[in-house]
Amino acid sequence: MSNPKNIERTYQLAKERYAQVGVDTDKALKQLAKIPISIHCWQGDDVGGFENAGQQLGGGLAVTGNYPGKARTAQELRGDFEKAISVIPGSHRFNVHACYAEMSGKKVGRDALSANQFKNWIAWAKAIKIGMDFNQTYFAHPKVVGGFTLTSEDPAIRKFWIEHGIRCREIGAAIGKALGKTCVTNLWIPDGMKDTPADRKGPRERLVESLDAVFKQKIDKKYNLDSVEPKLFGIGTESYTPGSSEFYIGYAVSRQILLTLDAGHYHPTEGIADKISSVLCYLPEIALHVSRGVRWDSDHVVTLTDELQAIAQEIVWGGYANRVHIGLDYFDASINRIAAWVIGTRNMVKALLLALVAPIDQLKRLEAEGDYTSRLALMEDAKFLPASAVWDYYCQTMNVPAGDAWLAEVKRHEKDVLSKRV
Ligand code: RNT
Ligand code: ZN
Repeated sequence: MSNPKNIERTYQLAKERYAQVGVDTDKALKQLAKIPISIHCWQGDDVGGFENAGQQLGGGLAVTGNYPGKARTAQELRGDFEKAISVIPGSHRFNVHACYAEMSGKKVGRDALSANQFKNWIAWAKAIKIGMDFNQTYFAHPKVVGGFTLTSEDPAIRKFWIEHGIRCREIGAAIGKALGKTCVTNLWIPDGMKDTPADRKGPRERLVESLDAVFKQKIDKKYNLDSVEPKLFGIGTESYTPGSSEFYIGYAVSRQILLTLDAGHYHPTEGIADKISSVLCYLPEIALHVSRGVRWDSDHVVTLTDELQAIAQEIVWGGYANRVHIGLDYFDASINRIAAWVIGTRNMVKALLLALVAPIDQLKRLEAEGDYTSRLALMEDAKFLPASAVWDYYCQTMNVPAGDAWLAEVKRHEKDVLSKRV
């Protein structure tokens, strides 16, 4: 582990090096500290939730692995998350799914949920001064009949899920109001077909109708922002999803609500980075589910890939930091779940840092001059500038461990807390 003086000294050298390419690293770090990441609750307990609907996960969501120490209660999940954010630089948000409702003895249906079932979440978020985001839960429930929710042919099933959608927006607004920080409520449905459908039109037309019913009530955008999340295919819905990319782009643009781009929801070689500046021509704001697709799985822990860096570059270089709500979406039960949170989130922050310290002004100037040779040369050279020194310094100034020193803390917590859970 580096000593604090060395980190400071190395940073000063790195700062000089970056200044040579016209980059002010102090300014970059100030900007970085202002970008929150919405960290998903569901990495902490394998998308389990606390509502005891007695259903398997389903909906094409599959969590593999059996690493010991998973959070069994909301209290444990909150404690685990506090451990995670204690080693992540910056101030971030917590993204809660409706199935993380705390029933306190009573059974409340998903069509009847209210902020009451989330009062502990809200009080906790307030106490630790973080914002919260929210999600309708359209899976792991007996009313997901034949894999259908808002697109079901059965009006009673549609009605149930429309009510759920409405309740969740109300909860989102209550969260935003209580915390004084706008809540993004994200809607994703698992609906789709394993094999070639005979009717692609019917489910989509029903989905438009159902969504319009969910979003009918105007809610103050200061408290809640609605977002819809497309997905091309899933496990068990390989051939068709009504909520495809084209469907939801059209829906979000025509209704002026947010669109959630999930990095794992497109053709396996298709990234989301290039979509950001396209959809932002038509939408005031969007949300991201930063994830990592590997073959058929869309939800591996986020690593520092070219794709992740491309996403961060688009957000930062496009000046979109205030219009893009960055969230994470992955789940891995084969490693320490707190470490999974930490690794993915720290990587997202690192990617943003790399974008912030890139010599973008010079790159844009070279491009405008038509000097593509120099643009490529500088872009490649910039990859090797001493960003790790800036990162360590950032961690140090934010009072979290630099380098890999966070791991020892997570391991200690595993020994003291997680290993006692049976
Ligand atoms: C599923 C979607 C969705 C879920 C979460 C749990 O493919 O990505 O966002 O992962 O809602
Ligand atoms: Zn997602």
